[in-house]
Amino acid sequence: MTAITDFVSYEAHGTVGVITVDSPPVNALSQGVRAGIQGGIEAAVADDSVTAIVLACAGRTFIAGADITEFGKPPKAPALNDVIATMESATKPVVAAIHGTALGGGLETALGCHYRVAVASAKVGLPEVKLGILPGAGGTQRLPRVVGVQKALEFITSGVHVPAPQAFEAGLIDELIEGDLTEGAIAFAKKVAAEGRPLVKISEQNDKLEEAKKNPAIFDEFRKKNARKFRGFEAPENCIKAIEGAVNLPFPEGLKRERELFSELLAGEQAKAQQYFFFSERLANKIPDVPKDTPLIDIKTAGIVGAGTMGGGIAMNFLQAGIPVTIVETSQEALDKGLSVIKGNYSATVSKGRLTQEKMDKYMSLLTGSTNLEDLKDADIVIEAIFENMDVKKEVFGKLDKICKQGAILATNTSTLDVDEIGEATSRPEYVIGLHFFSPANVMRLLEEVRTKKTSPTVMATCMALAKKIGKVPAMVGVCDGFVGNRMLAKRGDQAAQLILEGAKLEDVDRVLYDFGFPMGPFAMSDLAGNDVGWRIRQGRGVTSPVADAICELGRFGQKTGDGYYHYEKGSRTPQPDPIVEEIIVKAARDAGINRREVSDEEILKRCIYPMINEAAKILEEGIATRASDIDVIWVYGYGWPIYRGGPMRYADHIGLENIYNDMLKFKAEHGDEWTPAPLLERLVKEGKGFKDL
Ligand code: TC6
Repeated sequence: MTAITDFVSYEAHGTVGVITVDSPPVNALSQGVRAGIQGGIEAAVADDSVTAIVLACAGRTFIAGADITEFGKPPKAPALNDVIATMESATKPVVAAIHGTALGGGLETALGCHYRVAVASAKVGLPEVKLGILPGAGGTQRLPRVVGVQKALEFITSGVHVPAPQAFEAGLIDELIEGDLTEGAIAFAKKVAAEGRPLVKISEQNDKLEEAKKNPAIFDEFRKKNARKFRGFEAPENCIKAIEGAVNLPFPEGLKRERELFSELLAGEQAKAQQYFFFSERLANKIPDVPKDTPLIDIKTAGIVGAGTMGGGIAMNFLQAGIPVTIVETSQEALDKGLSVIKGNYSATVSKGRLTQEKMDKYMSLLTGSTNLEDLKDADIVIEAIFENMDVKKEVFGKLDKICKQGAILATNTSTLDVDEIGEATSRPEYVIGLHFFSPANVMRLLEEVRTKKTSPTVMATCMALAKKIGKVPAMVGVCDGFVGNRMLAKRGDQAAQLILEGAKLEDVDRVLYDFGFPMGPFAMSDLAGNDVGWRIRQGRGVTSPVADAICELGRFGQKTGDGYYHYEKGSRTPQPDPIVEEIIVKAARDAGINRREVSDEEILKRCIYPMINEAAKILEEGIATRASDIDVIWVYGYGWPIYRGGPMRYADHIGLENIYNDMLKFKAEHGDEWTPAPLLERLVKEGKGFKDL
């Protein structure tokens, strides 16, 4: 075996030269990998003993893409495009052997090979769009030449990871290999050489472009169909333009067009924010005081207390991960209702064609209903998902403590209550943790994990790993009212309520936040979630909110009652401004002695966003969140903060903490002490730093 670089080696296996990339963790295309592949191809072409070449990877995956940590740094030769050109023009057949994931630059490398083989468990894709960029090493030019323009548009603008069997169907993979991949790839390469099959250069294949050449409207139709999905994002449009280039320009010109569009994106703020977010999401997994090698509890079975909307949604995550669930309710009637909702949700997904009946049956076979808490005695984790009442929760945890086996984790899904206090209701507070799922719990990706003063490292590490297993993105936070997400949300809600009293139209407040990139504004969101939820919480806390209370007193609970802040026609989810609500607002303002005025969009945005950032600064200072980037993960995955703005902390750094600070002081002079900048914000401004420097 010859080492070409530190990360790539070359070895002849009989008549086949095998180039192996070995650069953990994911064989990303760093300079050493690129140079190694280039050198490996040159060595194999020069090696007279071989007639074909295999490009394979060691470790858990084929090349997972460009090395994202190199973005923004001065480029180092060889460029990936040049490496791919060397491969494509090699005089011996080059076969990519794919396992794990061939993503981004990894798939582009494979597309530069003459053939591709893969194991069935492999996945391929061009997910650059998720990093705010586009496939910049020929992916937008070669993929449509293999799978056709329509499919290429879908793959590239969604960044989907396509399972190998599906990629095989689409012509992207030439053969699926059973058994050992390298051996299979070597056998395939020998066959190609022996049969004298052509050296397929995808860059020269133009047949699949014909359909789009005849029907150029395909691009605008695609834009129109996906307008909602692409709203606010810059990368999808450039992806589409690059694919248009593949159709309309000769290959070398198309490559140039791709490069221009790539560079434009790479220099932009969205790409920087999305790449920052990629690493933030992975960083959130790491808890500084929990060592990497902390032993984990093996979670083989789960128990859930409460079969309401949250309990049922939480259960679905476990079922889909193959973990059996016992769900407990207080009455048979409530249990039956809860079970039928879960079944109904799956049935609806089956009828939409997004789930097979077979899978649904498998999930349902893992679900057991019970009205007896004793049935949770063997569960490895129990998640309580009953209504928000401390006394009742403490009673349940006291019982669970007696029933559940030693070593079982006892979790609460509370979104407001003190998890330390809940833990103290048991004899094992170190096994108690908050697992705050977001509604709908089977859909929303965020899992806010709440550590108490006593939660053990094993329990924390287990719950972080468990989150990944059940498809969630976790962030560990400490105990405080509302934890991180809802505590910040409350500040936005206060300002939204105040702004409409001062004269802003509620549809304007919603529009400004929608245009900022949120899926909906605060009033439309409240109508969707149910206005009665907040009303009950306010009543429990003895606080009032004049407009929100008046709306609830009229039974206007939102979409479910047909009226809320807006009016909804029967069967419609489209909010329509309602004069009755305007009257309520005007009266409430009069009662409060407020002189109403025009409020600009700029003021609406600042007054909704800045108090959240200020609250986040307090949260950081109190140590409730470990890092600023964890807060960004919470807001993107839990509240629909536009990922292309990176999250509230990243956004704050982008517009400048000093600007925020100065505006806060201005608002303080107008509206009072609630606008006092947090000490951390003030300190960072004085030191000329940002949240990124913490
Ligand atoms: C591209 O190719 C553009 C081409 C244009 C060329 C001109 N670079 O996610 P995990 C690290 S753009 C650097 O926990 P998994 C990651 O940070 C790229 N580092 O593992 C983590 O580090 P840590 C297109 C990377 O098994 C570790 O690897 N490709 C990269 O859950 C493990 O990662 C993509 O967008 C990278 N490209 O999932 C693919 N990728 O341990 C991005 C990962 O220090 N990657 N790391 O925290 C993924 O989607 C996933 O990592 C995965 C593995 C599916 C490959």
